[in-house]
Amino acid sequence: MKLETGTRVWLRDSVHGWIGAAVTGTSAGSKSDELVHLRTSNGPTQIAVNNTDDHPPLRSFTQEQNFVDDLTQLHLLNEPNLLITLRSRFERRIIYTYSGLVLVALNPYADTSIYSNDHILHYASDNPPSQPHIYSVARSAYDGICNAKRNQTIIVSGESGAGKTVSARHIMRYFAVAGKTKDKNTITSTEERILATNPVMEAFGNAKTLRNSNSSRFGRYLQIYFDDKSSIVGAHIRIFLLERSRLVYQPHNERNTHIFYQLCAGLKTDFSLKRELKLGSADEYNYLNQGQCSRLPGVDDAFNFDITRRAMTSLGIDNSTQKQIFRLLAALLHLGNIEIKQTSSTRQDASVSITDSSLLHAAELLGISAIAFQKGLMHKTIGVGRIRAESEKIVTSLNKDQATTARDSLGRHIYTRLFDWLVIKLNSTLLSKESGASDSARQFVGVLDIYGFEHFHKNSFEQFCINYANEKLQQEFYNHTFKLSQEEYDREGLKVAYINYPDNQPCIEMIESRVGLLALLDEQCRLPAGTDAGLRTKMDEMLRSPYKKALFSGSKSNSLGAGAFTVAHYAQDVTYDVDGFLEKNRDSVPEEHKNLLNEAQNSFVKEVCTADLTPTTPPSIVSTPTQPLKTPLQAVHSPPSRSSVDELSSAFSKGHIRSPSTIPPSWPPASPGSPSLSAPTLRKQPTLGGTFKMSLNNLMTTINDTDTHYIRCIKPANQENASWSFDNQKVLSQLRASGVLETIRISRAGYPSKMTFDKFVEKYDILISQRETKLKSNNDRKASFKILEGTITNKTLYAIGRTKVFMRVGVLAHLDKLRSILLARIVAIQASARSTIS
Ligand code: AD9
Ligand code: MG
Repeated sequence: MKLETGTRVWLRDSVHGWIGAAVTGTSAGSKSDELVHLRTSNGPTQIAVNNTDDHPPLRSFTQEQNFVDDLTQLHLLNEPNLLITLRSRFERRIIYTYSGLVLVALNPYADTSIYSNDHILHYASDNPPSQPHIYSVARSAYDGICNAKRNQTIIVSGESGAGKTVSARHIMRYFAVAGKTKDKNTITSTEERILATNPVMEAFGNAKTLRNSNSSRFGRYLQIYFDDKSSIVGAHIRIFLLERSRLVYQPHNERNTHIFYQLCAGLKTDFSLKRELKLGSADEYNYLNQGQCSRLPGVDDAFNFDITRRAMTSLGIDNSTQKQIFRLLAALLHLGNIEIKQTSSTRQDASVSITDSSLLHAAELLGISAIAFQKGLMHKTIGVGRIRAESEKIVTSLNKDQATTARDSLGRHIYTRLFDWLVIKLNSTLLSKESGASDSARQFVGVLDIYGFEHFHKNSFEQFCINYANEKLQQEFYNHTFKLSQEEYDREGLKVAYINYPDNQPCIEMIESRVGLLALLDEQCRLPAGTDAGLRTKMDEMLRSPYKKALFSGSKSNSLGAGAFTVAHYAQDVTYDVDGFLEKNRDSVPEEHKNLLNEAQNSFVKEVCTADLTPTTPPSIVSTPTQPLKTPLQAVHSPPSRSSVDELSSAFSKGHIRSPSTIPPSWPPASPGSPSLSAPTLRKQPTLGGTFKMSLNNLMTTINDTDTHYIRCIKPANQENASWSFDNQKVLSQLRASGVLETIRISRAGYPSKMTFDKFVEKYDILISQRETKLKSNNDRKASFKILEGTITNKTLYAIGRTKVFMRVGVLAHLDKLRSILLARIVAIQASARSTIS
């Protein structure tokens, strides 16, 4: 880079990311540094520059108008130019920009007029606009269904509040409007039902958090199914790990899931139901008022309740079932208000009054005995020895804290089961077997909207799971964009310099391998005397040495109770507070509470709390392998099926299996050098972490058999809800963390466009002469070569592989331009010939 006096450059800046500067001179610095003197809008400054610096503080400046639709087309490809391009577009109210394979979406936090039905129809037309848009991604996924007959996945990612859920909604609307049977003008009921899942799922699974007033507290993979005419026939929702703790605890300025506030506000006008549920206002409930924001400015909970109810109705949940759901929700609110006291100043035992109105309301709404409920809240039954015969059970009293914990775990259990039940119910309507929809499904487009990477002041088990999920998705992205293209170059015999790409496999292994974090956690959960502190010690023993400090480090700071540990994630280092990991991973409910629910007189409660809620499986549709299938992500180990674990557990509890030693080793199985599993362990229940790992690996298997499209949502504003605001540093950190900058680097270094010889010749044979067309019929490879040789003078811009033509950025656009000029000429000649004849 030339640093002559007067040269304009970008200078790294701690506030703005990069600022413009002009070189005013240079002088020798210390060692091999050169001291560059600069003038900026803040005044004169100087900076030491070293040629060996991987992240130089000065970058070349360009005067080019940075309004390209695709960042990979920039002539001068450096971080400040990318940033300024996005910023210039954003200031012109353009929120979408391609970055090679990825669509970058900047959240404007403002209404825009780019999502009308007309926009959808335009993007779905035979002559779609070329400007980047979320609809162009949806369109290309739909084309993949129609033409290649392959399943598709659109992966929407980004940090909390970046716009993933809104993007997913736009994609769903695109399919509802454009994917409908061509001869119908209105959205059909199938499509309406798919759209109606949004308000229902968001009411039960979204909440106001500090970062987003409608934050998704669960992950969702929605599969939209198409028949052989490429019309929508149904859908299926797969959900991932609902944040359970929110039901009983919300930090300051955060809320529980919307449905509770909707219910309290919505019943104001339905007096009889309100009386039946014995509900007051949201402020009165411990489970709703901890964040001290039960009412939100600009949010009409009563109005939203109406929307949720209508959506439920259109999804086949009739009024009487809705009422049962509301009774269960009200029971949870009363449950949270049950007053648990300490018996006396000298006795620690918990005490619950039998006249406590909350206890009585909760018991009545659940259909259980208030006396049994009261007892169950204050006591715990423990089995002695390994065989749980009645005579070997001991009843102990709980103290106030233990009883409160047990009460809350019951609440979490009921709400999670209600959520799971709801998803099963929706799925049965979305793709019903009776209507034949599930038989006619041929392909699907999956839309993945999963919680974004989280890094708070205090991070717990929930953040750990969320960030683990994001690691898996990032790996899928790396595999798709870097590894696979590198492997393809090798297969095709191309000599492309190996491009270093960031690989997060070591971090994933540290979490999910046989001796990884999740295995250690499971092991600790199964030890009768397992503790969070014990887990922390075990982590030090097992994770420090193999993974060194690069990925794992720990601190036993007293301020963090049982201790903390730090994981170097792909996006950034996150320190987790280990307190509560075991309890959350166990996710267990006291036996006496389960028994109470099993015996509930209320049939709906019984159904929700005891039915088999194993997620239904969607039709298994495998993509037409027109392209080589992607290398499946290496599953470190394949887990036993959930049902086999359940069968064993059930057999054990029925006494068919006499000793835990007959149950196979826990998942994952111990390997030489793995954590010792020889200590007496408790019955191996599926844990939350283990189940989550399984569901993520299943999701990755599904995604790997689909063609993938990426939308990277970016939250450009520094403040919550600030419209059209763009903070350079904020955008840069998200671009870096999401791997967008690396994708651009690799697209430029490699060949982003490729085509098989036959397809290439079929499309561009018009560009070569008759003589060569003859050649074409004999050998597509040679004909492809001739076409490129005759049209592109710079030979480094393309490469001929074994089965495909590979082209650098811009080549395809150039060929298309030549082709359309030629076609226009042919049309003109034919027209003039026709007019001559006539
Ligand atoms: V979280 O990880 O679930 O907490 P998301 O899903 O990434 O988060 P969400 O889609 O909920 O964020 O968007 C947050 C808010 O940004 C929305 O409520 C809108 O007010 C705003 N938003 C997002 N995308 C757009 C858009 N394309 N146009 C206008 C938008 N506003
Ligand atoms: Mg969301």
